[in-house]
Amino acid sequence: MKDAARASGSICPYCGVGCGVSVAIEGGSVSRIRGDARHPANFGEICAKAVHLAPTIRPSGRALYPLVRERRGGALMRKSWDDALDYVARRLRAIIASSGPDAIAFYGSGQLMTEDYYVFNKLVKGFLSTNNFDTNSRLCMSSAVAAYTMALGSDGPPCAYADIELADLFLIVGSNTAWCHPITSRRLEKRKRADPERVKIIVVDPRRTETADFADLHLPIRPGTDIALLNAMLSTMIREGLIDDDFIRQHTTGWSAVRDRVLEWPQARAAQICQVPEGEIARAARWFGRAEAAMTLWSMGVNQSTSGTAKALAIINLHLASGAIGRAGCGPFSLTGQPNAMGGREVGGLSHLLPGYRRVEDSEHRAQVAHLWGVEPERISARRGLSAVAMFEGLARGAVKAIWIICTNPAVSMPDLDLVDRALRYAELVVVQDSFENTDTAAYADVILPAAQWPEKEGVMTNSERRISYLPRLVDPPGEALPDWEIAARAARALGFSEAFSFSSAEAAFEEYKLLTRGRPTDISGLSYARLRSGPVQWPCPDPHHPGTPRLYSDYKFNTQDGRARFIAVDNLPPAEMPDAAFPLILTTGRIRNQWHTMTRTGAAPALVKAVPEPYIQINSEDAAAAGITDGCFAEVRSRRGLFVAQARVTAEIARGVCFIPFHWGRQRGFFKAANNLTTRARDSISEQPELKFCAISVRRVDDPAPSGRMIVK
Ligand SMILES: Nc1nc2c(c(=O)[nH]1)N[C@H]1C(S)=C(S)[C@@H](COP(=O)(O)OP(=O)(O)OC[C@H]3O[C@@H](n4cnc5c(=O)[nH]c(N)nc54)[C@H](O)[C@@H]3O)O[C@H]1N2
Ligand SMILES: Nc1nc2c(c(=O)[nH]1)N[C@H]1C(S)=C(S)[C@@H](COP(=O)(O)OP(=O)(O)OC[C@H]3O[C@@H](n4cnc5c(=O)[nH]c(N)nc54)[C@H](O)[C@@H]3O)O[C@H]1N2
Ligand code: SF4
Ligand SMILES: [Mo]
Repeated sequence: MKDAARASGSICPYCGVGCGVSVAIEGGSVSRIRGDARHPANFGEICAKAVHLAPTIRPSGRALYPLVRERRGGALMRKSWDDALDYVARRLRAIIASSGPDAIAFYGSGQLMTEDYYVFNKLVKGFLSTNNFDTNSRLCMSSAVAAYTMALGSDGPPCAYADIELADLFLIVGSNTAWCHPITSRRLEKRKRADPERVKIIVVDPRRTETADFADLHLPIRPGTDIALLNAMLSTMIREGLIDDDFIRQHTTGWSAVRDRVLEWPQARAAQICQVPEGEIARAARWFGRAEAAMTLWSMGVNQSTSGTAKALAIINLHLASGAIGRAGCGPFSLTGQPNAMGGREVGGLSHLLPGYRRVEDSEHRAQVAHLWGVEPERISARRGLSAVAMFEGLARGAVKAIWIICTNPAVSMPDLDLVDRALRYAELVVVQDSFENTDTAAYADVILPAAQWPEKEGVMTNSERRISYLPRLVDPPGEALPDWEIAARAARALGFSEAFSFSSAEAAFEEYKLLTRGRPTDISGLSYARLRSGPVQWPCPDPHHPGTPRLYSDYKFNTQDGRARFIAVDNLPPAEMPDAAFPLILTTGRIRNQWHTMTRTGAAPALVKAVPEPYIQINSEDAAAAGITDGCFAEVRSRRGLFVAQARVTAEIARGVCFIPFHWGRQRGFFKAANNLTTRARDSISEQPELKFCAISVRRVDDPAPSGRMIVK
């Protein structure tokens, strides 16, 4: 009999929309992906990245066996898991003995499953006594985390996707939803089509993106000036009586300071700074203020900024002032990038957090977690650990001596890649735990640990709307690759912590983590693998009969001590590195529709590579003319940190003075340098999120590149 395809439910492993998929398995491998019509994130729809998942799962280059290079300059040698992990344990113990626990660091990822995150976090913070466990979510979500926590008392996007069908105003700030959250975007477009007169969409983005194409109003602001715009919108709403005085009085604190601050931002002042017409700011403010249900969707154009936290606070201020939160169709909604960025936050996967939205600096929180982990409270350090970029600075300085990198490719995705290069060369020990052994980061590894990837392991992930889905293991990992949680547990046992890390399954790790959520905002006491197998649930879900929580704060009780939301006054500050005579243009960076980050997976799907095979720089026609650049010619792009060559796309679809480069291509793809050789590691002082969306550059035409920009520049 022919080997018939068997289909199982899971979720897509790419973006934070968290679409349900049905995965057909034939002959032990994935043959086809379809949308799951019952999953409430997508109701059957999926985007091209998911359609073309099959060819990305078993391409060449997979990490198959543990490899160890015992001597720098020597070859990587195949080892057994036990030998490789004993080697790592011995090296880590020696570094801790000579330099203390803060000399080691772990750098994880929002693409890990909750169980993976949990076991690593427990090992590092509970048993190795350092809080140096941070993740790429620091480059992604940390400004949103900080703003939610400051204004609402805890992290956690309050909205549900179902609110999209109930909203009549969408303010989309710094998010190219059409390319980066395609299914959410389709839902929005459908909402607009269903009631075109009433529903209004405003897009704030220096580029005319495909998202801007379906907007009623596109504000192509100068990058970094969002706060001027948002403050001016609120100031207009105050002057025109479009705020909700009752809500402000009953449910918030701090209004008068915000009112006074935003009144310093008349439209004319903002218009000049943002470089958009005054009348359009007024129009946006009136639409927002008069809407019955207003939603703001934001992502990296807001978060990846030295003012990222303040920008997100300015968004939340708009919602608190108009009472657009906790109600149907309302709320400040941070769209998460990675499939489990949310789960990472819940398990305390940032270096200042502990599981259940607890903080390392809070002695009561440390005591609660230590109790459950069966360690003395003093075992958990009271000091914030290093944030992502600071870890690499520490390595380059010699203060940090070992780094264990899990499920992320910082040699392409970190800002200021020369720093990353120095850091990884100076490090005494670099462990890379990845599904692929040919990444830019793996080139620096002393130890490569082969990880199972989707759908070779089971676990749970939380999407942007706090919805937890279960992902089953559907195929066997190749070679000796193991699930990430299991690598962490085996490493912990090699380090001598056998009892606390005796987990025999992902489910056992999930059950233990669950205990740490009881009574917390993220309470999932009511969930189990068995329940999740029959459908995803939005947290909090405190008991087995609880249906889950579509919308937070519907009782207007916020997670602050007095139960009120906090207004926080913010001002527009310039980005860290402004253009000048030597570097006259602004560089912003981001994504294209069909590639995922550093391309280790989507780069293996021919259908996804075809349309955009190489990096490019998008440049405004007038800037291009001034630099002698014509469409299709090669441009050399310089910043204070490096140089990059790409083909020019000359266009009027980007604001004058601004250029855009997608950051997907690294050196392993054959290119001279990556976009992040140009970017700055300046970061937000509260969230420590780096300013990946703004640095100063110069561009010039080059006439003699080798084909495809793979030129050798002296
Ligand atoms: N196809 C695809 N989808 C993805 C990903 C991917 O790699 N590929 N990655 C996922 C991840 S992890 C993330 S975090 C999300 C990111 O999703 P998005 O944030 O939507 O994507 P980006 O392209 O990084 O940036 C969004 C927009 O911010 C604009 N921008 C730049 N500076 C400013 C500014 O100062 N103000 C404003 N208002 N806008 C500005 C840029 O022009 C850009 O269009 O996408 C997720 N989805
Ligand atoms: N200039 C610029 N830089 C940026 C951004 C930007 O907008 N501009 N955005 C930033 C943002 S928001 C993000 S989220 C980051 C993303 O940056 P990265 O995290 O570096 O991106 P990925 O390519 O997704 O890296 C994931 C790695 O994990 C591996 N992998 C896949 N599945 C598994 C698994 O199950 N287990 C293990 N162990 N490994 C696995 C993949 O092969 C890959 O090497 O980039 C950041 N960098
Ligand atoms: S929208 Fe995101 S989660 Fe949904 S199919 Fe596309 S990449 Fe996957
Ligand atoms: Mo991200």
